[in-house]
Amino acid sequence: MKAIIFGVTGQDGSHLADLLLKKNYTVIGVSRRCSVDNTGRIKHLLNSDGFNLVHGDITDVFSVMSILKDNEDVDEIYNLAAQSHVKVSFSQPALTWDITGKGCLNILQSIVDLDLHSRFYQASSSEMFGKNYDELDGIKYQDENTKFLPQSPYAIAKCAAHYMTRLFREAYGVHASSGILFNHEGPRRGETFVTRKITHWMGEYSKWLKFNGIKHKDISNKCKDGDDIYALGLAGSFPKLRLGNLEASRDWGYAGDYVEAMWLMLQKDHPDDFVICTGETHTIREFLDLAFGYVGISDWSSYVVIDPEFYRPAEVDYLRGNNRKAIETLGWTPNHSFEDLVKMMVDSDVGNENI
Ligand code: NDP
Ligand code: GDR
Repeated sequence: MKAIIFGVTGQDGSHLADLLLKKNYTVIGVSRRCSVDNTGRIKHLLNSDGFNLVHGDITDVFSVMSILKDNEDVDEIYNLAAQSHVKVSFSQPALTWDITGKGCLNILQSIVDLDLHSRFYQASSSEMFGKNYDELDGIKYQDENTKFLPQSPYAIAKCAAHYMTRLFREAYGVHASSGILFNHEGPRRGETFVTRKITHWMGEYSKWLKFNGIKHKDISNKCKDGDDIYALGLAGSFPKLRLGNLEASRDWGYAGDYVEAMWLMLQKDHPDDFVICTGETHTIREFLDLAFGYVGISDWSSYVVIDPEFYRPAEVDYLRGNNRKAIETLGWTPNHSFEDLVKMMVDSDVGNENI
């Protein structure tokens, strides 16, 4: 079997490449040209049998067409490429549209024009639900029937790509499925997304303490109200963790589990749309409680500064998926709990000892 992954250098692309290579696929990973190395997450694959990296950009239809033409025997095409940061999409809406929205059309149209018989996966997002939810027995949730009410240029671009995927399935018979994935994280998560931003900060703080030969408990009671953490008389200062809205609620799962669901969707005879999630929701505050608690800090409030810079012009307050269809149709369930996820990320950034 042969697969093409657009967005192979991202969090999900790297996990998906690992999974497909384990299944003995030949994997063509598409990465865009960058002035610096962007292959950090796939370094371990670069010399692997069966893995080939090619350059391409999904905003350039000629580039997409040429990659597909060179690989007309491809069985599965995964579109994971996106400008995927919601806050950034407010300051770069047109770029987000070109990559996250139109990029998907470029792939779908190329599949049709080249008359390929490959199966296609589109990375849709719970952000498409935005402010909307359904309610049953007092529980608010989103599933495949919940109406979209997008709250950002990113979410609107994802809706366009989602509808385009459905149209190509119905109009041209393309085997095209969309996974409506809720937030998924892990040690490979980009450092500007809130979960990794938190655990990465903890890792840097821990390194700073070690480098200066001091213990957190020796400075915790000297922490001032200002912007930096002070180790008075010991080692200068360390910047506090600056965050935005801590009250938003997200359904957070582990990325390694979610790429399995992508693959399962393309193994079905009939293409369809599936919500992929854990069914639980937690606030950023709860993430902070668990992450700091895990390294022995019960009150994180002295280390976090609320900075309006990280608020968004429009927020998505509550996401909690219902994964019944994925369980029943794909036989997929998440293998990691919220607690497992936080522990895994803290272990990776900090190590499994108190700081
Ligand atoms: P990342 O931001 O980690 O990865 C995005 C990938 O897209 C990177 O490989 C990036 O390349 C690539 N890319 C960006 N622009 C282009 C372009 N013009 N041409 C080709 N490639 C490009 O995202 P994730 O791995 O977290 O997410 C994967 C997909 O799933 C995305 O589409 C995202 O929107 C979607 N999604 C993610 C969720 C999550 O919680 N992680 C939830 C729901 C949906 P480079 O490395 O050079 O930047
Ligand atoms: P999200 O993830 O917007 O849900 O999109 P992100 O981690 O960026 O934000 C989650 C929530 O945390 C709040 N928040 C902060 N967010 C960031 N990035 N930085 C901060 O300092 C901060 N402080 C508070 C946000 O306001 C938000 O409510 C992710 C991306 O992976 C999308 O590509 C994907 O489609 C969705 O998940 C599902």
